[in-house]
Order: sequence, then C-alpha cells, then structure tokens
Amino acid sequence: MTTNQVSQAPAISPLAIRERTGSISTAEIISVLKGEITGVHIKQGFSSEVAEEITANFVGNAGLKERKDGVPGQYVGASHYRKDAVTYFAESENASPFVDALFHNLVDPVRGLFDALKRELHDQGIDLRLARSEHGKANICRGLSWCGSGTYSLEPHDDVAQVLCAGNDYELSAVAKNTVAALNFYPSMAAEGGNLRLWSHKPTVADRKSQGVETTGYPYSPAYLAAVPYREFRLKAGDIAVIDGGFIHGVTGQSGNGKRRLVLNSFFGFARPDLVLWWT
Ligand SMILES: O=C(O)CCC(=O)C(=O)O
Ligand SMILES: [Fe+2]
Repeated sequence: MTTNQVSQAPAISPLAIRERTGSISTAEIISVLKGEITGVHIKQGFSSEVAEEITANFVGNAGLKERKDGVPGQYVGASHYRKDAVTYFAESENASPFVDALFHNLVDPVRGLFDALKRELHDQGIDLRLARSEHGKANICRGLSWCGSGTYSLEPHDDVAQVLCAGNDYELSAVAKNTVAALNFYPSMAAEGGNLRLWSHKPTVADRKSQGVETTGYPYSPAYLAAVPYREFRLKAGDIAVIDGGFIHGVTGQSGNGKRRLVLNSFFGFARPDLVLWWT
C-alpha cells in the first residue's frame, strides 16, 4: 500500500453508545450535544398508541410528498438539505399546518422533548429555539419514510456537510463547527431491517472532498466504509434515537409486513455557547 492510500483510509473514532428501555433524559441529550457520547437509543420511549396515530396521520396527510432531491423517500414537512435559507424557511411555513396535522389532537412527544430540553438548558443560561429568518421559522420536525430499495433504505451519509454548506444567510450554519445532533422518533417500523447503522468515522472536509460529497455528505460508498467498524440500533416502533450526526450513518434495507418505516426527524446544536438552534 502506498503512503497516499494510507493517508486516505478513514480515521476510526470510537463510538460511545447508550441503549436502554424507558424514557429519554435531557441529560443524555445534552451529552450528545456536547460531544461526550455518540448516541442514545431509547427502546419504547413513547407510547404505541401515539405512534400508531402519528403513522395514520402521516399516511393520510394532505401535505405528503415524494422527495425529488435525489434521496428516495416520502415526507411531510421541510428539509434544509440543498436549499438556501429563503427557500427552506418559505417551505417550512407552508408545511407547518401539515406538520401540526401529524399530531392532530395528540400530546406531541417531539414538542414534549423540545420543551423539557428548553427548560433544562434555560436553567444553565442557554436559550433553545427554532431556527428562523425574516422569511419564517423552522418546524419542530419532519416526517420521513425512506424507500431506497438496495442494501440501504437511506444511504450512508453525515448530517454536517449540509449545515457547513448551508450558506451565510442561515443562522444555523454556525452550528457546523459544533455537534450537529439528530433526534429521531420512530412511530412505525417494517417487520425486518430499517436499522440505524452508525459507523466509527466522523469525516472531515478533506474526507468529504476525497469522496465527492463535499456539499451533501451523501452518499458514502461501500468501498470507503468497508474497513470501518459499525454498530446498529435495532429499532422498533416507539423507539427514540439521538445521535451525533457528524458520524456516518444510514438506514438498512427493510422488508416484511407491508408496514412502512416512519421517522420524525429534527436537528439541533450549539450556534453560540448560550444558544442552541433547532431545525429540520
Ligand atoms: O431514519 C433514520 O433512522 C435516520 C434519518 C437520518 O439520518 C436523516 O434524516 O438524516
Ligand atoms: Fe442523517
């Protein structure tokens, strides 16, 4: 092997993962935010009745759309991925009633977590709020049903490139130098697969350039990841995951009972030592 090849092998960063059954704690979320741990998987983190109702509200949602940005899936809500701030915040405002409709007359578990985290951070002198601009504000989450049909239903990627390259008109681009945390609620899962796979590698800008994914962080090739160890969250409906989105992650292929896999996803991170922003 030449020196050149050695220098391009992905650097291994150890994963620190907590997995348990119960309710998620704000302390664990803050540990991910601060980069102290890589991820938390909470089994049965919210009620199956609420999970079923959210799933029905997604399937029957008047704002349900097909993604047309090269990532196969259906969604309700807005994604900042590959969009300038004007477009993203306008789409967020337009989608807001449809995101509300996911929760209809339920007590919204995502809002519950946001409010609890906001109280906890407030006690530490830190503000938590939705990202915003003169064109509107972000939604609390987006609903996504991945439908890639190969080894992965969502290809391996990182969530930082899209933030790093968001542009100066986004207040959230300041978060890219800190941990970009991703929060996932899983209201519905297919019978088999659909696991969240997390690789022991946190790509740098140079790594992304070498892989041709500098601005998107998506998708990393099987060859690049071949020698990188990984862990998998074996997800069930009602589970919650919080991960450091800087580590490469993806969703394994799924099959089974015809049930669709649904995730409610949000991103958040420190824009300043006294400000955490939240967006989708
Ligand atoms: O669906 C999942 O489990 C992961 C979602 C994800 O990684 C993303 O939306 O960036
Ligand atoms: Fe992601």
